Amino acid sequence: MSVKEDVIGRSRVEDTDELKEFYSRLENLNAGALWTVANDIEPWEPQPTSVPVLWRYADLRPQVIDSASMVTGDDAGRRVVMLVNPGRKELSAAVGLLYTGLQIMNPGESMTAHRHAASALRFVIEGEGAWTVVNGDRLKVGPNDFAITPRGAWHEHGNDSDRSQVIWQDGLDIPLVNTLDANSFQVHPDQYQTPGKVQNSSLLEYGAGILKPAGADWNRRYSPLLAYPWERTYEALLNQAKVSAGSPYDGIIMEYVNPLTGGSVMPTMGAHMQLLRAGEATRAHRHTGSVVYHVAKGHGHSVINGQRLDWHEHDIFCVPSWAWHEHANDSASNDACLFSFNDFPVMHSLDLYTEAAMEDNDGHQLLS
Ligand code: GTQ
Repeated sequence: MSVKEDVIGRSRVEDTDELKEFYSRLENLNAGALWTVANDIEPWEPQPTSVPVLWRYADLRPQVIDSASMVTGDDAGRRVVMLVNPGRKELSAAVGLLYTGLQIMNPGESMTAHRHAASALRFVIEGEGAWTVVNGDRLKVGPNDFAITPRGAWHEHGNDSDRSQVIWQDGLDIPLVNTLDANSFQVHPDQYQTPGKVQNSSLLEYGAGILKPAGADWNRRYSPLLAYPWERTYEALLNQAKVSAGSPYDGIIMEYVNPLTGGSVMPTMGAHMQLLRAGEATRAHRHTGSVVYHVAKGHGHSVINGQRLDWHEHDIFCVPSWAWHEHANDSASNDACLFSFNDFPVMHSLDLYTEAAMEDNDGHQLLS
């Protein structure tokens, strides 16, 4: 039952015995009275059930390592410890309609190929042997590299190191696609793909940055570039810092893009890397759209709806839609980098993206 608000135009109907009897008559007819829920389903402002969460890598890594000896990759399908927002358990979401998890692969291990309507992305945390075959392109990825697995793409993962385990972060739009009743899953008929001879071919073809193949013919809604190396990403941020003051809310921030269009890497999820200069503290803002952050480098803190979260390398945290947030690099001498992925492309394509800056208190939140 809705919270009653004494405002004309909002629901303020009190229950009576007569109305209660009416409501149960409607319920028996699979119907209901709008005014019993109106204030809930038409809130003044977005009311996410997601809460800000910090997942410490120091807490999670031992669990992920344990999982590697407790279940086989073949039995699990993918061996992943997923990060679950207390307000989104029923959707297995980390925040809003975004899923994230930590996947581990033992030395020499490979997973079988599958595909799904949900889109996926990877951010590599540790290990030297990580690879993934996406639509026949074998991608070799290392720490802090970013890779995408667009909707419908066959993919299989593995670790060709003979000694180190691989741990990477998966990000998927599973909760979104399930909410839209649009998910589906297939296992590969041959269990494994036959990759092309040239490794990281999408990077060779589309990764030049200042040039694109003349006449490139690409009509998909996702990027033809599948892997985005860390060295070039970090260099781009350092170069950007030489010529730009950056964003008051995010410091030096750049988006991973489809190099042919400049648009987001996939139609449902976008991704950024941002650099907070030594000692930098940003101002607070909020926007529609949910974000999952991964601390790629350094240490600092973020304040999210008045709650301070202190983060270190490889910690993961989330910012729910419409939550106030600001970030700070707590080192006086080293920069900090935050990788993040989001559902902004969905918000933009549905014309639901909106943003506001905090004006009070010099643009900073008061701690709650
Ligand atoms: O590798 O495609 O963490 O399908 C969850 C679901 C990873 C994957 C996850 C998936 C995948």
